[in-house]
Amino acid sequence: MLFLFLCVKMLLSNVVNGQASLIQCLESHSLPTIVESSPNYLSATQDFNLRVKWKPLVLVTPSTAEEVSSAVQCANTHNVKVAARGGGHSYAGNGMGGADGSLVIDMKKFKTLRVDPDTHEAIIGAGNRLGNVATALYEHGERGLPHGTCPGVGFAGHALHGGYGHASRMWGTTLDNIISVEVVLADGRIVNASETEHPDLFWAIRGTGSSFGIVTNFHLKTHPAPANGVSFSIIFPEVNDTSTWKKVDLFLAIQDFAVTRAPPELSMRVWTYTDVFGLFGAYWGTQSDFFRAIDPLLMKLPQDSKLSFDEADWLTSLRNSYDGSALPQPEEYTLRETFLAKSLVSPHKLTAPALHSFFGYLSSPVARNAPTKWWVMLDLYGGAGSAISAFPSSWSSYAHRDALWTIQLYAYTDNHLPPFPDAAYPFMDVMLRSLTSAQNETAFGAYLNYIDPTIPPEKAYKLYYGDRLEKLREIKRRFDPEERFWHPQAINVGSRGV
Ligand code: ABL
Repeated sequence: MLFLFLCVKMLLSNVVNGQASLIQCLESHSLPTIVESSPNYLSATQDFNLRVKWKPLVLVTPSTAEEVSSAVQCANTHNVKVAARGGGHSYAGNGMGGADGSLVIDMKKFKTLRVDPDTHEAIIGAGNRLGNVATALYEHGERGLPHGTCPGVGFAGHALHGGYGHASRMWGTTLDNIISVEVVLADGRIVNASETEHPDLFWAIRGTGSSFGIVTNFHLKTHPAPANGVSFSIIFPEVNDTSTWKKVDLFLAIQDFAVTRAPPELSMRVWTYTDVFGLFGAYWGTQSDFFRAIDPLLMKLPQDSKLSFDEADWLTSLRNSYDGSALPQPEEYTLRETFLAKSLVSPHKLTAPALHSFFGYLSSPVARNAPTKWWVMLDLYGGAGSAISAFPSSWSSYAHRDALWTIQLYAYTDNHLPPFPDAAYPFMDVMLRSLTSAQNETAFGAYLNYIDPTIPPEKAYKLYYGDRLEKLREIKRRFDPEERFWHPQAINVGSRGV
C-alpha cells in the first residue's frame, strides 16, 4: 500500500516536474506559456465546437517559424504531443490536441496575407481566416481562390485537408492550388515543401497536413476573380417533410443534370432539414449565362419550384452564397456552436433505394422529434467537367478525387450551447446508416474537414485516408517517427512493415 502510494506520488511529481521543465524550456525561447492555472487559460483554449473540450498541458503563441521550431523541440525533449491551432474550427477540437495533455501551438500571429503583383501568387500565413483571405486577395488585384463558405474558418486546417467551396468545381479544392509551404517538421527543421523540394512531404501535406508538420506560410496560385457571380436557391414548396418520393425524384433529376450537364462554373448543394428541401449554389458568370447553364435542369423541375437569385460581384456573391454576413472577421473571434457532424463521400451516384431510405428516415417521426436540431447537405464535388476530379488521383494525398457527392450530416443545439444530448449520437448513427445500408455496393468514405471523433481510429483510417494509408504511414515513419504531431485519428507509423 505504502509502495503504491509512493509510486503514485512519484508519478505525479514526475508529471508536475515534466510540465515545469517543459514550461522552462518554452520560456527560455521567449515563448510565454498559458497553463491551466493562468487566468486566460479557459478563453485561450475554447474553440468553435463546445461539444468537445480538451485541456492542453501548455499553449504557446509564437510569431516566427523559428519559435514554432523551438516549441516543437521542447515537446520532443519532454515527450509531449503537439497540435497546431489555426482558426479553432476543427470539428473534433484537434487544434486543442483532440485529447488532454498536448502542447498547443496557436498560429494566430501568422497573419501574412499578400499577393505578388507579378506572379499573382498569394502568400498566406497559417493564422488567417477564410473571410479575410477572400477580401485581401480581391483587394490585391481582384484575385480569388476556391475555399469554404464560412468566413470564420481558419485557412490552414481547411487548406491542409481539402477545402471545398462554390468555386471548387471550377478551380479545384483549396489544396489543389498550393504551390509550396514553409513547414516545421517533427525534428524542428524548417523546410520548404513543393513538387521539387521534399515532394513526398508535399504530397502528404496536401490532404493530410496536420499529421506531418506545422505549416507556417502557404504559397498558392490565385485566379482572376470572375466579374460576375450569381448566388441562387431553388425551394420546392410542395415537398413537405413527409413526401419522401418527391424528394427522391427531385434529387435524381438534380443528380442526372449534375453528371451530364452541370458546367464547372456551377456549384450545387442540396440542403434539407425538417420542412425545407432545396437546391443552393452559385454560378460564376452573368445572369444570362447562369440561365443558359441551369435551364436543362429547370425544365425538369416542378412548375411551382421557387427560384431566387442575385447577380453581384465576386465578394458580394461569396457573402450571398453563405448567410450575407461580412467576410472580414473580428480579431477576438467568439463564434461558438455545440454540434456533432458526420460525413459521407460517395464516388457513385446515389441510388433510388438509398435515397428513399435516407429521405424516409429524415421524414420519419424519429427525425421530426429528434433530440437536437439537424440538417443535411449534399455537396456536388464531381459531375460534368468538375476540376476536383480532373486532377489525377496521385496528385496529392487527398483521398477523394473521385467524389461525386460529399454529404454532411449535422446535429446541433438550438441555443448553440451545451449540453449536447446523448440521444443525438445514435440518432445520427442511424441517419447515416439509413443511406449506406441501402447502397451496399458503394464504398463510402468520409471527409477529414468534417472529422468525426466518435469513429474508432482503425475505421477512421479507411474512411478518411482510403488507399493512401500505407504510403502515408511510410512517409510518417520518415518525417515523424515519434508521432509528435498527433490527434486520435492522425496518421500513425503503423506496424513498421511487420
Ligand atoms: C460547411 O462545410 C458548410 O459549407 C457550411 O455551410 C456550414 O455552415 C458549415 N460547414 C458547418 O460548420 C452552416 C452553418 O453552420 C449554419 O448556421 C447555416 O445555416 C448553414 O451553413 C447554411 O448556410
